[in-house]
Amino acid sequence: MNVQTIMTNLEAKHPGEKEYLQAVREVLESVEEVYNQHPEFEKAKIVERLVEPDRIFTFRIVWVDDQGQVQTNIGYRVQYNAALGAYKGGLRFHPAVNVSMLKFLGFEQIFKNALTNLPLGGGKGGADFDPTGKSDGEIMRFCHAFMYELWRNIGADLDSPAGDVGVGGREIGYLYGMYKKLAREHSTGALTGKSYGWGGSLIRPEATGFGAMYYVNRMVKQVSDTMVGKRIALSGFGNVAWGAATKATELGAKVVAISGPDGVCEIPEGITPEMINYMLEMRASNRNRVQDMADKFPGKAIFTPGKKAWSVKCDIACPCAFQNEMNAEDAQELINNGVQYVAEVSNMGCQPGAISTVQNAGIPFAPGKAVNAGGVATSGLEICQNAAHISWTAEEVDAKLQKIMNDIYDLCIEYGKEADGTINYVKGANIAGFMRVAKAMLAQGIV
Ligand code: 2IT
Repeated sequence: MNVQTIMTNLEAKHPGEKEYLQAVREVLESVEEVYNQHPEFEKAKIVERLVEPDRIFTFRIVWVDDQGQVQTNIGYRVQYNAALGAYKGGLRFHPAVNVSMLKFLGFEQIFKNALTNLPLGGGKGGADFDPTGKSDGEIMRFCHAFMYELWRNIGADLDSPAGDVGVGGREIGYLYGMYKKLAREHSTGALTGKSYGWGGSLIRPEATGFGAMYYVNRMVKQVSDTMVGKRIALSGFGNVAWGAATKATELGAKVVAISGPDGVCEIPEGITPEMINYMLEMRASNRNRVQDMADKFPGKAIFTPGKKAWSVKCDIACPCAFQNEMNAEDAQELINNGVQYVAEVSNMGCQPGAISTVQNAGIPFAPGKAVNAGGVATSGLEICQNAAHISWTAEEVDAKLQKIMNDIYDLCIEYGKEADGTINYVKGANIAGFMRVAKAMLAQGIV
C-alpha cells in the first residue's frame, strides 16, 4: 500500500468529504508499515475494500412542528463494515450532519468496535435535525418519523444503532417505540442505550465517560503518576462529559472546566456532585447553553463567553463534545499552561495539527477510538443481556467495562510502543483495531 496513491484516488472519488478523508488518512498512515509486511493483505485489497462503506441509506424525513408547520430533514445510515459482527454505531442528530461526517464516524467505529474484542461491525447514522430549542413533542414526532424510514434496515443481528450527539435515552425510547410497532416484535437488541427496565443496561449512560477515565487512569499510571488532585478540563456538558466528570471526581481528580457552544465555565474548586447532576438537566432542556451552570451556581462556576475549555489551566485535557474541537493553537495554549496528558474522548475531537503539537511536545496523547470505546463496548454488553433475556447488576457491567478498557489500553501499548520506549497511542489503537478487522476480512474471502 502507498498511502498517498490511495488518498489521491479517494480525494478524486469523494471530493469535499474532508472529515472522511482525514479519518482514513490517519488510519492508513498508522498501519502502512505493518500492512506492507503482509502481502496477503495487499493481494486481497483489504484497504481498498475497507475504505468504502458496504452501503449507505439516505432518506427524507417529514414531521410537523408545534406551530403546525411541515418540516423536512435528511436521514442517513452508513453500514460500513460487518467483518466482526452486525453493524453497530450511534445516531447523531445535529444540523451539520452530512454523508462525509457519518462516513468518518462510521470508519472510526469499525476500529473502535474491533478494539473492544466484542463481535461488533461498524456503522453510523443520523439526521440534519437540530434538537436545540425543540419541545419534547417535536423530538418524539421527529424520532418516530426517522424510524418510519429506518426500521427495515436495522435489527439485532443486522444493524443496531445507539445514541450519539443529540440522541440520548429519551430519543432512543421514542425510536424504539416506533421500531417495535413497525417490526411487530419486541427485539430489544435492535437499538442500544435503552432505559433500564425494558432492555437497557445499567451503566450504559455512564459508560463512555467512565471508560474514558479508566483509560486516562492507566495513562497516568504508565508514568507512575496519580489522578488524585489532577485538574481536568472537559469540553461539552452532555452525556459523555457527565460520565467523565462523575468518574474523574470519584478518582480524586478535579474537573475545573466544562464548555458549550456559548463559551466556557471555569470551576476553580472542582465540579461538585450537585453540579454534575445539573449537567443532566442542562442537556435535557435542549437549550445548549453552558452559561446555565454559572447562573445556577454563582461564584462556583465562572462563565466566559466565546472561550473554549482549552483556555483554562489544567493537567489533563479531554475533548468530550464534537469533532475537530481542538486545533493546533488550542493545543499550544494547553502546553503553555502546563498540560500533562491529552485524551480525546469525542470522536476525532482533535485536529491533526493539535495531535502533532501535543505529540511533538512529548506529551501523551490518546485517540478517541480507544478512549471512548467504553460506550459502544457497553452497548455490546447490552446486546448480550438482551439476547439472554437477563439483566446484570451495575457492579457486573462496570467490572466488564473496566476489563475491556484495560484490555484496550494493553493493546495500545503492545502495538504502539516505539523503539525508543515512548508510546504512540494513535498508532497502537489504529494497528490493533485494523489487524482484527483485516484478519476477519481475509478469513471470510472476497465479499
Ligand atoms: O461513538 C460511539 O461509539 C457511539 N456513539 C456509541 C455507539 C454505540 O453503538 O453504542
